[in-house]
Amino acid sequence: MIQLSEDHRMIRAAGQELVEKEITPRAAETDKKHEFPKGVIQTLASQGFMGVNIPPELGGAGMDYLSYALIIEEVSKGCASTGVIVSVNNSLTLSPLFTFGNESQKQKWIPPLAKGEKLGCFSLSEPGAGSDAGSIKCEAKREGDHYVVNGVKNWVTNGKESDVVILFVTTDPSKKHKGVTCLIVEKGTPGFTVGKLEDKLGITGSSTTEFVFENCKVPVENRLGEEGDGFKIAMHTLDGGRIGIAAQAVGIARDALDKSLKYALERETMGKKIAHHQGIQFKFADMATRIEASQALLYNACRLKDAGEPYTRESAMCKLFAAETAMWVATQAIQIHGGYGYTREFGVERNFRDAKITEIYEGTSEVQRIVIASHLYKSV
Ligand code: COS
Repeated sequence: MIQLSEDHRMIRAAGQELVEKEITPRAAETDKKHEFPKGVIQTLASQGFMGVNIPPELGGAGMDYLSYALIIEEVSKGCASTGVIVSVNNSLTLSPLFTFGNESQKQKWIPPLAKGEKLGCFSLSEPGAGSDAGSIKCEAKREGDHYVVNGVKNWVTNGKESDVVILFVTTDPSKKHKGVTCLIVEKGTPGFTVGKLEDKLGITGSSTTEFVFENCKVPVENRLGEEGDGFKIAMHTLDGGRIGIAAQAVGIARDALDKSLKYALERETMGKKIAHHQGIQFKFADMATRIEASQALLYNACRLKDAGEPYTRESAMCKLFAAETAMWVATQAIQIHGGYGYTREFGVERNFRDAKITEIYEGTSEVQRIVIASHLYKSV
């Protein structure tokens, strides 16, 4: 087991207790019905989990990033859909508001999001710009004291239910990534509509939508940072977000391992529990080792972030390794369950479907490798 302080062990235990009582029993139904877990989000908010790193004076729980990762890990172990909903509110919405917002923006936008009265989302990707985030086309033209936004965004997690959008636009397409600007947009602003709702493989309890902007007027006072700061705001935010997704991946992998252990210690073939067949023992040893290695990378990235040290490389490493581990562990879990694993009865097929997205969103595994390699080249 990876060593944690007494405080962090208590935070994990509190998360575990809440998840076992409130989240795990509803997870299969949330997945099957593709239903946003509204009541669960309210319960998590009452524990401060919707604004984990935000100081209490702004409505948050004032905890460190390692605590945040432990909470996301536990929540995702119970329900990966709930895990990403909480993660997007914390690390992709509140974090940029807190880091880059001016005082009046912080006072206005943060408390309702941190208390779970409102939900947030992060809108960077477009039909033609996912990994190549500097090529976004959604354009904002300044007209006096507001911007006029036109364009289409997609793959927005929490898109259907969110009240506040951290939106990335270009204010000067000729400047590529240096023309990207970040705006805070409220749901209900005229000219802003939620488009197609994606029908997904996994994390089906969370919504993923398209956003359409047609002559949508956004006040200049809603700009986060200066014009052209948007790309760096997005990258900085994703460094923290990727830690959240690594934690989600670890939670999914731990759930798949626990379910498989339980099954293998009950199921018998050839006169003994399958857990005592060497082929299965080898799988369990590798599953547990890869999960602990993921946690080691994850907690190290958190500790660097909490210490104010650079952590871009470590965030990419933990996301890459934890996501690929979750996918691999979930695949082994189905194999251990045999035919039962391929049905919905034991829940490991949900782990398998949920794990896949962790290799894609907030930067694909290929993007994480680009980030890691670029840091290696800089260090020579
Ligand atoms: N923090 C702050 N600034 C950063 C940064 C980071 N982590 N990473 C890069 N930057 C800055 C660089 O310093 C550079 O600044 P200058 O223009 O002043 O030199 C600028 O951003 C451009 O950096 P770079 O040249 O590395 O950018 P690329 O266009 O090559 O993009 C990748 C690099 C592919 C890594 C980036 O576009 C990326 O992460 N894409 C994936 C986006 C993503 O995760 N999408 C999912 C959205 S959420 S579902």
